[in-house]
Amino acid sequence: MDIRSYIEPRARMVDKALVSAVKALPRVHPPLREAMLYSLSAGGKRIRPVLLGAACELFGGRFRDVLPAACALEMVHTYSLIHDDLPAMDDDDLRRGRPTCHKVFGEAGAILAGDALLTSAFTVLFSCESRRIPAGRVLKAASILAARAGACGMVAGQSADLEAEGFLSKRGVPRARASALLNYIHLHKTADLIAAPLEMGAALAGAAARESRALSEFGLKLGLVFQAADDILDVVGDKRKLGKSGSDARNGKLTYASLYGVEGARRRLRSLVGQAKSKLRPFGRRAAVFHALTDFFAERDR
Ligand code: GRG
Repeated sequence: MDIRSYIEPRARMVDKALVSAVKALPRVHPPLREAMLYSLSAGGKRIRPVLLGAACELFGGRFRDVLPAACALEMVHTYSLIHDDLPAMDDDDLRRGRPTCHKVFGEAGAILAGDALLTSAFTVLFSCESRRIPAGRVLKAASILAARAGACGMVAGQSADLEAEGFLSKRGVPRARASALLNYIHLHKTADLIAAPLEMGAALAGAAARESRALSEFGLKLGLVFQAADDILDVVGDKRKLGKSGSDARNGKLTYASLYGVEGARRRLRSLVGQAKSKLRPFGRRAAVFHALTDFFAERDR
């Protein structure tokens, strides 16, 4: 399966829908709208919206009908990147190949752009209901997004990630403790927002609970695959292709690469790919696209 030709048209649909969704929000203060659109339009890979669409299609739904939910998810993801780049967090100058939001709009402008994207994401998500998706399913998707992005999800992971800075340079840190902490960080900071689109797509298509659970387990493993690849790219990737500067080492981050070395991280990545694919067994051949996406995540160069 040529996974790029699967991803590309869907990613371009998301690009357009995101701009329309933000332009359609009424009475937004113009400089705020400009900062929101600046970061949203900077050309992310759109893998989370694509995953949401793929999950919805797996259970008989149509990507077109859940585009607002896909946009909502990308808005939450973009807010997290804007805030992560702030001087108080990772202090990065480059994101998606452009100066970071705070470099262009100032720190207050970037904080507000992130706040607005996070909150307005739910306005956009709720517009799904007008596309013949039953209200109960939309509510369920909103509750998944809030839980996976919030205080027991992505924000918890970010909090642990900041606390763990410099952890490995402390003397006598037991390896098992570092490994457990790394797993917690990656599961929440990254995998929660990779499992969320799969769970949301399943909820919006009305999937049965058992199938939705199986896809969610796959999503968490896929998130670890994605993050392991990211940790390796941060060390050996081409910074121009990545569109970011690679700040893990500078910030003393706890990553697969800093804990196990690049070769060790590659071994972990291969093992995680196997674990993720094993979670797809209940879906048989219906899951071909998810097998291809797993390989794409593991082998990506940006
Ligand atoms: C500030 C609450 C808060 C959370 C920040 C997203 C994040 C959490 C931190 C960014 C740093 C990082 C390594 C996060 C792990 C997830 C990840 C690899 C994000 C980048 O996602 P991509 O590669 O980015 O999909 P694009 O730009 O393609 O959308």
